[in-house]
Amino acid sequence: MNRRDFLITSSAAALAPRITFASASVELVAKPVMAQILPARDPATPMLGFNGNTPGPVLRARQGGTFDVRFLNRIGEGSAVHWHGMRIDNAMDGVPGMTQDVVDTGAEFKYRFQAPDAGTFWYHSHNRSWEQVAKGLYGPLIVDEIAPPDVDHDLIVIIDDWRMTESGTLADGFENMHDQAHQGRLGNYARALVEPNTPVRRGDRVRLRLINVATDRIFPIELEGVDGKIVAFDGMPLPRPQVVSNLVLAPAQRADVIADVTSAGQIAFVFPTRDDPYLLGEIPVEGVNTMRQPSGIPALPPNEQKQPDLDTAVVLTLTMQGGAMSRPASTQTDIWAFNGQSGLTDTPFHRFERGQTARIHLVNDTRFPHGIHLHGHHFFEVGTDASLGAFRDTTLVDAGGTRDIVCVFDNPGKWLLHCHMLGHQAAGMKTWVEVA
Ligand SMILES: [Cu+2]
Repeated sequence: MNRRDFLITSSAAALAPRITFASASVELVAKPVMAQILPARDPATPMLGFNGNTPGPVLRARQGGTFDVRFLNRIGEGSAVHWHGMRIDNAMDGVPGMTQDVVDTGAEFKYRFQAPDAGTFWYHSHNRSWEQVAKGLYGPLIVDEIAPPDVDHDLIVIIDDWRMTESGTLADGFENMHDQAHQGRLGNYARALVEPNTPVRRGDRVRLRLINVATDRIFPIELEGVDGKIVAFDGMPLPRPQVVSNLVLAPAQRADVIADVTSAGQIAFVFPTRDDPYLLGEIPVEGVNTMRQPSGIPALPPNEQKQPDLDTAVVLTLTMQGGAMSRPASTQTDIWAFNGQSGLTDTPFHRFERGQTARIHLVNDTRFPHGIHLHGHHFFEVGTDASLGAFRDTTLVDAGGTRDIVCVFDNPGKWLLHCHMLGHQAAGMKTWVEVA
C-alpha cells in the first residue's frame, strides 16, 4: 500500500445498486460488512455498511418527493442517521441527544421527510461519527430536479480515504489524541468510487456529483479528460457556473460539475500532492458521441433562498481555538473549543427568532483548517468584497483565517454547528443554535 501500489491499483469500483424511490418505504439496515476497499488481490476489510455495502445505497427522489426510511441498527452499538445538507424537520435530523434518542443496536427509527432542495447530498451516522463514518456508515442522497439538466451520464463520485493496516483491516485508534489535535484521522489509502461504473464516450456531456465523505481529509481535486464548469456547491446551484480550477472539498462538502468529455482515454480524478499526484479513480472513455452540439454549460434551476436582511442582522463571532501548537483558551476542557467552550453547553451559542438573519464572523485562531457545518440550513459565504457568495452547508476556514457567513435562520429547532473534521468534533469543536 505504498504510493506506487496506490497509483497502479486505484480504480473506480462499483457501488451498491441504485435504489430509486419517491414515497415507498425503504429499509436501511446498518450492520457489519466485508468490503473490498483495497485492490482485488488484497483482502477484504471488515467495515460497517448499509444494506450489506459501504458506501450504502443511493437514496434518490425527485424534488418535493418524500424519503421514507426505516433505519434498523444492527452494528452492535448505538447509531443514528443524519441527512447532510437537507433542510428538513428538526426531529428528522438524526442527532442523538439533540433531535432524537440514540437508536440502540437491535432497535429501529423511522425517518420521513420531504426533499425541499434538488441537489447532491449524503447521509451518514451521527453517533460516534468519527468512528462509525470512518468504518463506512454513509451513502449518497440525491434529489433530482423537476427538469434535470441535459446530460448523457449522471455520475456519483464518492471520495474517501481509509487508514489501513498491512493485513487489510482498518487501523484502530479512532480516538487517537495526536490525530485529534492535528489534522484528524488521515488515511493512507484513498479512492474515488464512481456510480454507475460505466464507460462514457468522448463528446458526451456528464454530470459529476463529487462528495467528500472522508472523516478528516481535505481533498483538492483535479479533473482530467473533461472540459466543464462547477454548477453547484453543497447541493445548491451557483447562479453562474464557475470554471473548474482550484477545486477543494473539505470533509462533507460536495461539488456538482457538468462537463464535456474531451479525452479518448479516460476521465481521471487526481489528488495533487507535493510529489507524485494520486490517481483517485477514473472513468473509461470508449467511442465517440458525434450527435451532441457544442453549447455552454447552463446554470441549474435555483433552490429556494430567503433573502437575508443585512440591515437588521445579528452579528456574532465564533472563534475556533485549541489544537496542537496553539495556546488553549483558559476555559476549554478538551482539545478544541469554540469561544472558549469545548463540547455542547446547556445553552446554545445563540437563540434566533425564526426568520432572523445572522452574520457570523468565523475566526480560525488555530494552526489547522476547519470545515464548519451548520445543520438544517444553508448559509452564504461572504466574499472579501463583502458580496454574498456560494450558498453552502459547510465552509472551509483556513488556519489563521477568517470567513463571514450570512444565514437566515428559518428552520425551527435545535441545530448543531460543528467542525466536520470528525476527529475535531470528537475533541470538542462543536456547539449548537436554537431557532424559536
Ligand atoms: Cu476542525
